[in-house]
Amino acid sequence: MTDPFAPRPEHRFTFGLWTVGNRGRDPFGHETRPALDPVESVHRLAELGAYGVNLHDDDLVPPGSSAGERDQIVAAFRSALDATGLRVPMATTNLFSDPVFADGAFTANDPQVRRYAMHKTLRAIDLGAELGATTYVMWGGREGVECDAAKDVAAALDRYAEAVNVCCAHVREQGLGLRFALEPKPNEPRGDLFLPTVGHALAFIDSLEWPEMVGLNPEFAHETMSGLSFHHAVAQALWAGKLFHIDLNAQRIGKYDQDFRFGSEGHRDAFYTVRLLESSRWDGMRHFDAHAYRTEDADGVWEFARGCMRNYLILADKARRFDEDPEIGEALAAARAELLHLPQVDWTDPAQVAAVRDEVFDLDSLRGRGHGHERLDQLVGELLLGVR
Ligand code: GLT
Ligand code: MN
Ligand code: MN
Repeated sequence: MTDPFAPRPEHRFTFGLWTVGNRGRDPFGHETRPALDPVESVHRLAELGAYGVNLHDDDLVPPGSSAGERDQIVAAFRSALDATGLRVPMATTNLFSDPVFADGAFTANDPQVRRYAMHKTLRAIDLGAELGATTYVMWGGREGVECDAAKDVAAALDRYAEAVNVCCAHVREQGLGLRFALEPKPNEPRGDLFLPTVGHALAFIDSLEWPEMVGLNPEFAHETMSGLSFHHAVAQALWAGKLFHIDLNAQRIGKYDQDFRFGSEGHRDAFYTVRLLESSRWDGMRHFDAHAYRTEDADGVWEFARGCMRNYLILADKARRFDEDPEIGEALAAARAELLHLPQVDWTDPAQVAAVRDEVFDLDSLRGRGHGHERLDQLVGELLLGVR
């Protein structure tokens, strides 16, 4: 029997080089796995059925490489892509590892550091474009502060916007055709990060010179760390036409940024996220920004990668069953779920606005009705637990 949950390139699954290449280091302990050659990652991901691989500038070309070394590394990587058919849909910049960024990159107080962060990003954008990337992620891992006295937040946001505008100007002038996706995160590694949630980032985009070039890359772990609903954040980004990319992983509320295998925690939020992406026919990449547990050896890394993709496909199958299940359909009707789609008032017509003001309501009958959410939620729970 063919495996119904076997990943294939048409599912558009992607991984970062830094995800499968994660070596299990944490703030308390050293690496538990050897370094992985990016060329090997390309071959293994292609064998597993992934569509693409994404990268930071430094993931592929180690900092300090000469121009000749860079070209050699990029050529070997490109040959692996050509041999396997794997694509590079997204690229990004490492603006967080080097101690030069200790006080921030685009929002560092030192103007020379800010210029260097822009310089590094413009060069990384060129590398991404050279490899065919169409989305450029910006995760401001060091854009934040611990000592609030040291940072004027409004000035930091001005400088952040300036840097994004510079990157947009470069893409326009060079005709690179990339779009930018801002990735919010509430904290870690800084005490507080700027653009901490999807909502903050959406508002920030309105202040940019070319807002149409900039959208979002929400991450499951990051919204969940704040106790927010990831699926609501994704829904609002979609509603605003700003879901340019997505980072799928797993996370428990209130913990450090866990970046676990997608679907391993938070099954309900993961289910509603997958259902949303599938039912809206969102055509972006299903990117996994996660890594294997520190307990794993090289084999465990590929089990982890397979698991992310299988869990997505299993949840997509549950989403189809949800839509076809007659009892769930009845429960949705009892909850009047469809009625939320009906607009009530044309506010451009003063007569309609006045009619609302003057209307008389039978509140007792409205108050007395149950909404049937217990039954509906139980049915969804049973579907997820595998007994429907
Ligand atoms: C880093 C971070 C992620 C970002 C990556 C892109 S790097 O792993 O934890 O959330 O998406 O810079
Ligand atoms: Mn994360
Ligand atoms: Mn991420």
